[in-house]
Amino acid sequence: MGVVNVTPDSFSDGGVHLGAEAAVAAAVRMVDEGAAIVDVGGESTRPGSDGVSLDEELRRVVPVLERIAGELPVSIDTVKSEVARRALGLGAVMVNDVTAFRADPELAGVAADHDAYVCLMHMQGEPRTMQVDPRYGDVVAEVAAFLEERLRFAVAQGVREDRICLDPGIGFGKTVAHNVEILRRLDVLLALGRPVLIGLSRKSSLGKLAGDPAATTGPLSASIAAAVAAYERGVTILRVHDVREHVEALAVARALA
Ligand code: HH2
Repeated sequence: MGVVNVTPDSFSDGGVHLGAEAAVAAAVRMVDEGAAIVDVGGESTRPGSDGVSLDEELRRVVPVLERIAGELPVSIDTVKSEVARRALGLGAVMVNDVTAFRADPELAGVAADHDAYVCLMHMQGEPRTMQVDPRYGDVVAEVAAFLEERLRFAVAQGVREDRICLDPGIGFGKTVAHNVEILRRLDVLLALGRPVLIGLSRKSSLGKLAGDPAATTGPLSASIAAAVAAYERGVTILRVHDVREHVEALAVARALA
């Protein structure tokens, strides 16, 4: 899954694809490079961010979706049912909701009506404050219980179970140690019986693990190492900014598996 952030403030690529032209070109390039899905988002969820209005989010993503949603396999990264409705109406095939249908429960029905694929992600707290002091008893058990509950909710709202993938939400209300624990015990999440999607690309935990305690992003080298480890542990979908490099690395990992 290639990331196309149509935002001025995303943590690693804010402003890069803010114009519709640049975002469209990035999406086309990512699919050429081997992405199976492009995830288009108009609202940053980086730690500390406040969210954007419906009008502003639509203003950012609709011109991009009008150009690519019927042509490329597009996921819409949103927590708002109205944005999802517009995106799916324009031909998007997937909804990626970092609140797992908690911010706007109507989103589940919109996804169901369009028979869309859905990603349900775990987050502790909200983006503005989630990295202040995240705490868990057993992070893996708590994330798994949450995802199982949200899976049941989505199915109860009419989303077909075979349309749903689950995401532990790396960096969303989690310390480096929490993120590492999740990756070490991915089998617990896989046992929920749905494909697991994971976003490790450029995340600050990887920069910290690679040796910079003050890192706010992670380098490509660390992103690829983490992606390969996650793939080998059973992750199905990797959400990444650098598609070509990940496709190459994963092709080699697969050949050696
Ligand atoms: N991470 C980000 C955004 N959306 N969605 C899923 N399912 N999983 C993730 O790990 C995930 C996500 C954050 O990365 P990015 O889109 O690059 O930044 P921002 O939220 O600042 O736009």
